[in-house]
Amino acid sequence: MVRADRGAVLVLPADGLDGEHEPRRVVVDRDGLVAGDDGERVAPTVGDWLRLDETGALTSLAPRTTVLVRDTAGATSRVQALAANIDVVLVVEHLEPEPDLGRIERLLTLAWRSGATPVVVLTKADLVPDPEGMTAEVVAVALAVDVHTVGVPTGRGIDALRALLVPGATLVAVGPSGAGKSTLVNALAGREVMEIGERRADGRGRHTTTHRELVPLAGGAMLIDTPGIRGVGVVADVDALDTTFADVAALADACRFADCHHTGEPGCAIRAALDSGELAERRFDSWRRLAREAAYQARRHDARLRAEERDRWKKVTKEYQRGLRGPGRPRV
Ligand SMILES: Nc1nc2c(ncn2[C@@H]2O[C@H](COP(=O)(O)OP(=O)(O)OP(=O)(O)O)[C@@H](O)[C@H]2O)c(=O)[nH]1
Ligand SMILES: [Mg+2]
Ligand SMILES: [Zn+2]
Repeated sequence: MVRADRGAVLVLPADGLDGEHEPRRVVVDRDGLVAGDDGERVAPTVGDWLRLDETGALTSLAPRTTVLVRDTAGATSRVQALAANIDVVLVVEHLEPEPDLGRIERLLTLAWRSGATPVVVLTKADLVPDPEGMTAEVVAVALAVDVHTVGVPTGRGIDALRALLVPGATLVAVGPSGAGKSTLVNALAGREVMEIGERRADGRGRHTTTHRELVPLAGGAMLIDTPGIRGVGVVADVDALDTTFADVAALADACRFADCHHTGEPGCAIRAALDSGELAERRFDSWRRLAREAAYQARRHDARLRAEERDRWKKVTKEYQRGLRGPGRPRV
């Protein structure tokens, strides 16, 4: 699936992913859902493989290998699938204005959870005097993640990124508005596929891209562009948090008490690291905020599951009672 299009989806055939074919519009059921192989109906997203019957009508959704999800704001704990079947998540952040390390950590957590490999791309290197120094700061918080520094006008770093575009690979670019995601997509595609924001005096673009879209590249790779995200909710996942914050997780493991709150308990390895400067307060706060958010999200998710289960049983019980009373029930 290439993109959503009001009650329909735009799709390309598996053998038409060369950037030469026009996507076809296929109508989706009224509820916007498609049956997966497990019988559950889900909203298709960009990167999904959809099966059509011989008339070209939508029949089902193939299982996803990876999926990038975010928590949607609001009381109901719904998650939104931003992209499916991706191999690499490009966490795109600008060097001008200064990169937001907390946002990078948040997006890395999201990326790790997806099952795809995260890669950080720092843009606008041509606009700052010391891109190397700034990159080093990001490298220090992006553990075990490749960090690329690019400047599109100068072409810096583009070839290194191009190496990720192996045939059949799907990459998704996420990051704040104005970071240069669409600019990057165009640079890698070698043509103007996506519209690019005006450059304003404050260095921020307006919200230019308004939909998610998969762009097939000539070499056989696919690149998904997404609209800039303001705040993106992380979806509860302890493993993803522990991967993004492997340094903090290792320290927490070394605390004397397993349930240490790191608020002054004796033998707290995190406190010790904060005092010695080994762990930055900023990173600790960032970790704590995401951990709290993930725990909150998990509680809301559990509450929703319980509510759904209750509803299901109510329905089953009602149907059963109706069945007992109902006329003409076949006997076996
Ligand atoms: N100097 C310089 N400008 C860049 C670079 N990358 C992007 N820009 C500029 O930054 C502005 C925003 O770029 P976009 O590609 O539209 O940003 P985006 O991330 O797609 O933004 P949204 O679609 O709103 O999410 C444009 O004016 C680009 O020309 C870069 O590497 N160097
Ligand atoms: Mg854009
Ligand atoms: Zn502790």
